[in-house]
Amino acid sequence: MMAKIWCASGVLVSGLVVVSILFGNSAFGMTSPEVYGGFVYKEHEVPTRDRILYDQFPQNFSWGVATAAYQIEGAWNEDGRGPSIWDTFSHQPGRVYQNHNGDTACDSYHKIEEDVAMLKNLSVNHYRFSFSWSRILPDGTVANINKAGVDYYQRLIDALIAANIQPMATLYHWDLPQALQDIGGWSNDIVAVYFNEYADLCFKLFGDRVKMWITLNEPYISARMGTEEGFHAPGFKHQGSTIYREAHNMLKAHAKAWHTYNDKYRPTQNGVLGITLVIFWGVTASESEADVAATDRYMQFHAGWFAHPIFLGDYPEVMKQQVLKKSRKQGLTSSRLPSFNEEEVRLIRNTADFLGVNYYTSQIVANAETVGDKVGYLDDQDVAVSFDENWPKCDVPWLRPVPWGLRKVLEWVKDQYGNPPIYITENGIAEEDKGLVLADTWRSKYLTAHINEVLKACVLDEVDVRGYTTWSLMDDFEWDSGYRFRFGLFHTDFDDPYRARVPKFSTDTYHEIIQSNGFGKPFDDDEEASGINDKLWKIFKKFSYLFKRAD
Ligand code: GBH
Repeated sequence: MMAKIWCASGVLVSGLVVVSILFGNSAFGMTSPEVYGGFVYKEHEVPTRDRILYDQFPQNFSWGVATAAYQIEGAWNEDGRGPSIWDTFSHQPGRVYQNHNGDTACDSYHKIEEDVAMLKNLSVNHYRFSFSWSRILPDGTVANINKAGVDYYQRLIDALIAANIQPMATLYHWDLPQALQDIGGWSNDIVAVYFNEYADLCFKLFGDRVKMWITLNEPYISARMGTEEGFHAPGFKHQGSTIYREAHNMLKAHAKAWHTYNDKYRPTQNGVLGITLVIFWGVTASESEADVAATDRYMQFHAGWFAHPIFLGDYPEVMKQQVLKKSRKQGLTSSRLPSFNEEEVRLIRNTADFLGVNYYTSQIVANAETVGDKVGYLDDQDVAVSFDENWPKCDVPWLRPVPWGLRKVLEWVKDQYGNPPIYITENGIAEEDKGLVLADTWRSKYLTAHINEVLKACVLDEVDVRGYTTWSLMDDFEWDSGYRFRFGLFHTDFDDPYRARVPKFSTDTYHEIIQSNGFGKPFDDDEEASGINDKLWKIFKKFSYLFKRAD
């Protein structure tokens, strides 16, 4: 079935590619947003900064794609899976765009073969997926282990290994077992203990084959969107306090799991364990002292909040001062930001073998002291954020492609935390659902530009980046946006009960970059005169519309 779809779509895709190449030179300059999904890209805004670097990644650089359990698996109530907060949330009317939910999603629970075939087709080295905690432990605790759930992941992992694809497993990508939310969720510190037991079980069950572990995905988003802003499950709007308590317990959960792995499993399993943080680049609004300081606060409040305790011990000083100052002003006797005792600082420090970085966009940051008595995470920071209107747009309002911001983020991590090993664990772009759109030139451009900035970070800035992972393997359930935005390299047909997947054009772009392990110089006047070799000519033809060279 899949082969047939691929075959048919292969023809379709190549047809569309021809169209893109014919109109290629204007594809990212003046093309109308209707044709190119709203992604208007300005080439080489600053030539010295944005020019493509033709070079290769280190030999063992790892290429991958990512997904997450609730976003693709479906089978929400099959084979003994327990409910998670995302089942509860998405079943409440009005929570998710058009009341979509992940009941079936991409049906990946029934599609191991198809998913692995797609990964092989891309020739990736690793696949980042997540375990559904409540599929393995229906009530969140190791008192009940769901054998069918365990089997699903065993079969997936075996299939990956057979295909020579390294599993990169995330233990928690936002789908807390509902039973644990019923006792307070992440704001109850016992959940850190349950997480550690769940992690321990996963190391035991899968650690002979899984060598790359990620404890938590974007704890910042899960705390902020889940309990401060309420756009994500469990959907609370508790301003200014729960968010910090949850993050505090997530840090403890992460650290406990790292120690469990380090003490009990690393000696025999020899893997690595890290955490994934979303890091946007804060571009200072001006060179004024106030704006520069505000930009540092912005970075510390969303990234340093987790990275500082993990790499350096304790929360960033500026965050401690800022939340204490605000809390006092609000008449509280102590800070809303909890504190770690000495023992906890020691427990949490040095608990990442690598840092996973999710990067999508950047923001302009200015100093803006909040007025009035507003209590909240945003108000604690005294910053105002915006976009530069010159930055390209895509269909997703919060996502303005700023490729060079990724290089800045990587340099920032290197400088702040002493050059730890980094994996880019997510990076991608989406188009709004408009049916079967396969000529996703905006994605080819986005990936090319961002991967090239990673290359600059590796080669020019000597940042220790070990791998790159794009979001996402296929169109999936995009949390509160439901199926509105398509982030996939493969198109998923959500109207088809079979959930057919069809490759978009960008699969080819990504495949080519992986094959070349970087960027071969596409064109050179001398080479043209002497006749360039077939391989280079092929790459040039394929990418010429992406790589207009600045002069
Ligand atoms: C990632 O988060 C997630 O890890 C992944 O699961 C998800 O599919 C991917 O993004 C793509 O969306 O609507 O203005 O309130 C990236 C961080 C968190 C950024 C939610 C956008 C919503 C902004 N994202 N946030 S808004």
